[in-house]
Amino acid sequence: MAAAGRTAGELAGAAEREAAAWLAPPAPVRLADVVPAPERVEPDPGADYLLPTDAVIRVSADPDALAVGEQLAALLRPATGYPLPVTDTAGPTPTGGIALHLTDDADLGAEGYRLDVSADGVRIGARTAAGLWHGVQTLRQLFPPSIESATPVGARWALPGGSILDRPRYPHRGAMLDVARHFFTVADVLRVIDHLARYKLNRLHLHLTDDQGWRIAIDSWPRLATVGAASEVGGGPGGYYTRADYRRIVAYAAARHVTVVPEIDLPGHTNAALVAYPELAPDRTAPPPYTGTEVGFSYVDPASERTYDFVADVLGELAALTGGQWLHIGGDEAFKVPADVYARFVERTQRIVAGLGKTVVGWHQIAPAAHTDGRVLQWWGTSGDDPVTADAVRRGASVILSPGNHAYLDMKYAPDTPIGHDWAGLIDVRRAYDWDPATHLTGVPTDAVLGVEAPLWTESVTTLAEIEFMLLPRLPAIAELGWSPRSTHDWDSFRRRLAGHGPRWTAAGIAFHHAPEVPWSTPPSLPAPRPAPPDHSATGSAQA
Ligand code: TNX
Repeated sequence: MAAAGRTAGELAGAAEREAAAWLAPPAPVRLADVVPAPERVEPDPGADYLLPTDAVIRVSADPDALAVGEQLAALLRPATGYPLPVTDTAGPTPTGGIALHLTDDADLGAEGYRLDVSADGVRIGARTAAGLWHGVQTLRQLFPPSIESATPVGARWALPGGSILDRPRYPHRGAMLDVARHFFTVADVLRVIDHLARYKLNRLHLHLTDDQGWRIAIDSWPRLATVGAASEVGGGPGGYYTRADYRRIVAYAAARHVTVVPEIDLPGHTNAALVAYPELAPDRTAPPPYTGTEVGFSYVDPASERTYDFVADVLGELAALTGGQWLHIGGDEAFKVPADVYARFVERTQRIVAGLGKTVVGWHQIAPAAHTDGRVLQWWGTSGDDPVTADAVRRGASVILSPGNHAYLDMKYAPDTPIGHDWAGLIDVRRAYDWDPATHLTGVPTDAVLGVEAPLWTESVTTLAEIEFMLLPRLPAIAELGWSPRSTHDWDSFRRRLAGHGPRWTAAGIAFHHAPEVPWSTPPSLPAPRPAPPDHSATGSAQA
């Protein structure tokens, strides 16, 4: 039956592969080693697959699915050196290669996939290109770690046999990058998107504006970029994204099934905007550019109509540039704005966002403001109990969980971590992993939780290598909380699976923290970041 429709050549190839599998050692990676842990894994040790030199990637005839096929080929070609042609086909079947197949299996949801590895080939089925993409990330992890090499490696490209059925626990699985305290280039941001995608994260929150710099060109308020961007923490040159730069980030993310959530922090954290446009300042006077790390001193004038013109213009341009559904309006630490004035400001800003057809997200400080359809609060507190947030949820808000004491990737791992803060405590890998988004906040029911997000504030983070050092290995911990069913949650399993990623990151040239609680198989190969200069220490990064 299995032979039906196959040519003699295909049958001979299958027989040859089967014989090779009998003689060969088992695949080095186990099917259950994937991070984040899949929902269901059924290993079949007799069905390991060896990728042949002439493997073909067959994909359903759909442009988005074909794009995933091309991306898979691009991931596998450098290390294997195989040509891996991509072809479209009406009904992809694994005949000695890899098949990506769009199915109508409702069980798989919007992002789920099914992956089958047999001696005959690999098949990934999903309802959407996003599901195929996540399946491809799993497949990538099933190859030996040297698959991450940028140049050909003479390895046996063996995959462990069996089946995986996988779907995300939450729809929002994100990371935030603060490009305001220190500016990072487009290339840096694209590389961060790659890291997110590896671990099936689907949102990149960009903290685009703060006291120390404004990072996005706005045509109707040009001085935001030409003046407001020319500073950063520590006195560096700063920088900003042109509209074309920003579009490139959004498109690169979209091609990896990641949605950009841009943040304009309002009404506080606005010193850079006030330097550019003193008319927005309560005293109409330009403050000096700010290069320190204190918070809570600046705000745009909530009593001035000009402020609402500014908010509407900026959010309007950003909405037009951003494909995604969300606009983040910040809302944190506006300490100098009285509570009632602050609430009216947030309500008016929420209406502006709704008028643009977008869904508003804000830090949980916006909770006291009136509800508006779909609004999302991002929790960054360090207790598990906040009646004001719980009340906003009762009035209809949903919550993204970024608890400062578990998910803040700018916290130090340990007292001797050379960069980072400690105001929310030290966050080692276990602390990043060991909490449950569903029960974390009292009075916030499971169905109000949209997901998790790991913020990286960059007061003390100045280079891509430092970003990677703070992200890895904690980002996969947060990713597993967002993706994997709670039933898979197990620290010992996680740290063992995570250890297998060290050689992958090393092969890919990625700097990571050699966390002592993870049983890495290889010693650190990349130097830890240099200590932060003293002027980075004001919000808690004092050197131990
Ligand atoms: C608090 S978290 C802030 C940021 C700082 C961060 C440093 C939040 C919404 N506000 O302005 O960068 O602490 O950890």
